[in-house]
Amino acid sequence: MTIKLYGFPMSPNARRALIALEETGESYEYVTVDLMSGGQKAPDYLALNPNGRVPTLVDGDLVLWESHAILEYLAAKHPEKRLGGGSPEELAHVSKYLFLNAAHLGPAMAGVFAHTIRLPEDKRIPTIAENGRAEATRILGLLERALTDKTALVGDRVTIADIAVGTNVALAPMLGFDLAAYPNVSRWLAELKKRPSFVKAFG
Ligand SMILES: N[C@@H](CCC(=O)N[C@@H](CS)C(=O)NCC(=O)O)C(=O)O
Repeated sequence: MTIKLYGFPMSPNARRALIALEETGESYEYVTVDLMSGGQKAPDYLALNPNGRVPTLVDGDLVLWESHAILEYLAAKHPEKRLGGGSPEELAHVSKYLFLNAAHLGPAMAGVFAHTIRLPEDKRIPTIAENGRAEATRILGLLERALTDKTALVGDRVTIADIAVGTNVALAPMLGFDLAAYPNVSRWLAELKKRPSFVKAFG
């Protein structure tokens, strides 16, 4: 049975699942959940994902939501692609970046996006945007240092850590961050964006 990925083209969370699928070479069907018209809260979709968000992956009997869990599943399903860590230490470092992204960078950038672009002006709370910007700036700084003399966040090849963090960092310029201030991050992101999987997700 063909894998189904439920997502929305502009969603960084759905994009990272799509990129991981592309990297595995799996064939899959992309099902658009229209976030603009509330498709994520439709009963059929909530039956798959009670959290009412994208993405959701359906692979046979497995129904999986939370983008970072989807990344870990796809990496584990395709060990030959070496998208996860190659040793217990690498696995732990990959996991560290997934948590950093899910708990800190993602919510910070989502706060900036919601309170400068997405919400109607009368619903925007400037403090949320400011706090998100400060948090994302701090994390960009730590990524800059982590990527000194390195081509990937963990080891020397692209893993789901780069896919996870890269899909958020790619949105930074749109949110007003100047990535020129982070040359290592810029170099790393430029290489990621050349990969066919990223071209497909952002194209
Ligand atoms: N932690 C979740 C976040 C998912 C998420 O927030 N997705 C957004 C799109 S980027 C969404 O579906 N928003 C719709 C809503 O909040 O109603 C993940 O990584 O999958």
